[in-house]
Amino acid sequence: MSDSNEDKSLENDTFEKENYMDSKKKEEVLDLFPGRVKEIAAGEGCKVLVCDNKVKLAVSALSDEILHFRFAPDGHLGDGFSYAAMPENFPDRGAPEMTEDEEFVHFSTNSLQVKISLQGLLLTISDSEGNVMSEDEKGFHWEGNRAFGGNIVQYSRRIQPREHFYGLGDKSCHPEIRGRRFELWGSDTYAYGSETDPLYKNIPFFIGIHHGQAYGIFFDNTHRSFFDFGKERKETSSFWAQGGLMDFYYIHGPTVRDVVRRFAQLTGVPELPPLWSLGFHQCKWSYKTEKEFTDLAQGFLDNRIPCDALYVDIDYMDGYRCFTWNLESFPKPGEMIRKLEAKGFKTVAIIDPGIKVDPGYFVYDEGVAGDHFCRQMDGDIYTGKVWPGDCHFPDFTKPSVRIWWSGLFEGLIAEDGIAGIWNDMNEPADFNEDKTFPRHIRHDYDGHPCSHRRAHNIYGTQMIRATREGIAKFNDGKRPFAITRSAYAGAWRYASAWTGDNISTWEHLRMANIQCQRLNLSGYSFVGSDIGGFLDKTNGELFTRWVQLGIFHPFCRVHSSGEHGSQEPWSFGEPYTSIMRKFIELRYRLLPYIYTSFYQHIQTGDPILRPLIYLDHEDTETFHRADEFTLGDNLVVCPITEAGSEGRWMYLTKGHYYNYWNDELVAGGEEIFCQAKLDQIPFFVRAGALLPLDPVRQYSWEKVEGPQEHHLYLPTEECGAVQSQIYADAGDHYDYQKGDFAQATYTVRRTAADQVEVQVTREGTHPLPPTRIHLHGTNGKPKSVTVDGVPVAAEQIVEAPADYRKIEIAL
Ligand code: MIG
Repeated sequence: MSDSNEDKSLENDTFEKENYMDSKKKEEVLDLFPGRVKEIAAGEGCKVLVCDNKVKLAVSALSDEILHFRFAPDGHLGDGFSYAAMPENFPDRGAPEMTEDEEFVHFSTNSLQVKISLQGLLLTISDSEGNVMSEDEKGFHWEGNRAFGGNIVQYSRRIQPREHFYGLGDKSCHPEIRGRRFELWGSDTYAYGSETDPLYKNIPFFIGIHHGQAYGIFFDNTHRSFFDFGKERKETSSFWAQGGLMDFYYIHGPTVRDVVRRFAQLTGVPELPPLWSLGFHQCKWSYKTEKEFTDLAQGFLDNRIPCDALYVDIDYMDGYRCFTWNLESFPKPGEMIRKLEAKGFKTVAIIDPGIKVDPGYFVYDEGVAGDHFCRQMDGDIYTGKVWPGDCHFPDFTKPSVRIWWSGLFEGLIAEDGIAGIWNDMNEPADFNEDKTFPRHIRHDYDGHPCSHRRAHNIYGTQMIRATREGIAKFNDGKRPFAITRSAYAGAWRYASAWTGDNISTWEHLRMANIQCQRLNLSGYSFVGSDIGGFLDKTNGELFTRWVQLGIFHPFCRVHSSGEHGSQEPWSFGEPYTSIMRKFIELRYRLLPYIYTSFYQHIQTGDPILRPLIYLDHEDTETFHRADEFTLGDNLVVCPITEAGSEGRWMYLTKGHYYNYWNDELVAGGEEIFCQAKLDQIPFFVRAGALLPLDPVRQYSWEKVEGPQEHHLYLPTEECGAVQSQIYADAGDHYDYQKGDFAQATYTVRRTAADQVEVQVTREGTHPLPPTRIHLHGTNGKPKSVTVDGVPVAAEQIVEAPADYRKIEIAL
């Protein structure tokens, strides 16, 4: 692990348990434990176990599978406020009925049985058949620490036999995390590596799998926190935080999918984004002038490479003052942006939290007048240093500040026509030794005044939340698009995210794949990396391989630090330009599928990217696989992650798949070698799937003639009934909420050895494009094909009406 965030200054009092344990005498480290339960009281929607040494435990059941435990060392349970958890999504939540014997309190739901020891409040959580899922070791305990001046709340559980761990949001190491320790303390980790920890995001959610069953823990505490999966003690898994309550949710499976879906129910999902935000995006730090920026757009048109969005980085501002333009470099921003939009390019602008100390600058003046900036302990406004020099920072944890902030977007959004906002530096980053605010900085925390200790990990999320509200206010009823670097659990409700300042190396391409999968498993689907790498110079091959992966990531943006020349898809000449064009075009061909996968994520909580462990955790082969994943229900991808490689070994989970490039049918459940010269990536379609492909467009909302292709990959007999969905709507605005959408479910099955049938159910009123059905896997011409009972010419490609209901194919 990196030591970049170790305690350096006593003033900041950055206490890290590990260092403390090493440096202090043992007797000063006090492990304090709950005493004996003396009373079970009724709380609001919960039962409260009260111990003879003041410790309280509040227990509620949100559903049969989600249990909420809140331990208060000093008996103060607080009002239960959380920025992340959405108990309102569980109308049947409530206090469990409890019984008591001499040693334990017992309660159960339809899925779980829980035992709590009267002495020490140790929990054992089992499924309804009595299989132990989670078993406390020390359970809840805490340190009333003098040097730290507060409670460090801790929790230790036994690692179960052959238990594996996953999750924790944005970590760059291998996906399976047993034997490791992590920290959550949002950090500006420029040029991070595979062992750097913490990174920018703080997602205190992990998954354990043992005995073929999965469960999750969401530790809803925004203080600096730590997670140990058997690093300190081999058979013990612990998590702790430097303050607050021991407040966690146990989320039952039994499958990984169940756990992830339930976590989404608990912490929310995004709204449908505008379709253009799922297109290809191009960014650099920075395209510095109007000329450079409009030349960039022309580059996409000249090279016929589709693109939806171009980004302006901090240099568009006047001296890094947020909400201003450098009018020398961009003399008429509104005009420029509207002209670009007429050609299909949306413009996204960066906004940082640091507001330059500069009397006369309207944001500074308003911020001071409105008391919007974070203050120090004794009341002075805090001044930190970032790009503009001395800065004040809005307290985004204060509702009135969020309202003020959202109003600031009128100029950029309503007047200039900026289409989306990118929030950077919101960990928050500060150019001091400790890289962030001092711990004593005050925050409102939505009416729960506290210091930066508690607000740090949520700061970025509240900033992007306010930013999103600002875009929405001035966006003419269009869907807002925002992107954030820092995040706590629940940030996905407001914005997409990227993985920060990576490096142009093959290792970072591998890490980008792992990070995006892990984020998806941890609740954050709409994510991507800086394609091609942010730092250092990329090369044609690496960039091409990264684009090939990046087009399958929900957020698809090329970004680079700009120090090493240009990193546009045509910057490396042939053969790279043509190959990158082919893959960016494939992204646009796949948009109806990607958009549908996003819709499904919102409907079900299923992530858009799914690691193998998610697909089949009963197959032990999936436990240590890092590279292969599915996008949505039916596409399997495995990136090429080495220079000079023309293929790779990879694993497909059980089932049957078609190689997208040559229609070869392969069986899963074993390793295969997949060829992939520079112009291919290992890419498979599930047998039985119906894959919609749009005509190539220059940008997502370009009107083009031509049918939507429905590629039907015939199932084998073992496949059973395979379902595919297509969701479509206008791609922006909210008319879909009033019925202006189209949703179709295609059920494909082999009804006999030589007979395949597709049945379609449809909903919604949105007009559909004409369709053309492409058959894959017929082994020559089919004998006959009927569409809605009408025979059509038996070919590989057949015409069908937009709203067809049934296809029958005789082979
Ligand atoms: O300290 O705005 O991660 O994407 O280009 C560097 C300049 C500040 C860091 C972001 C990066 C962005 C850069 N920013």
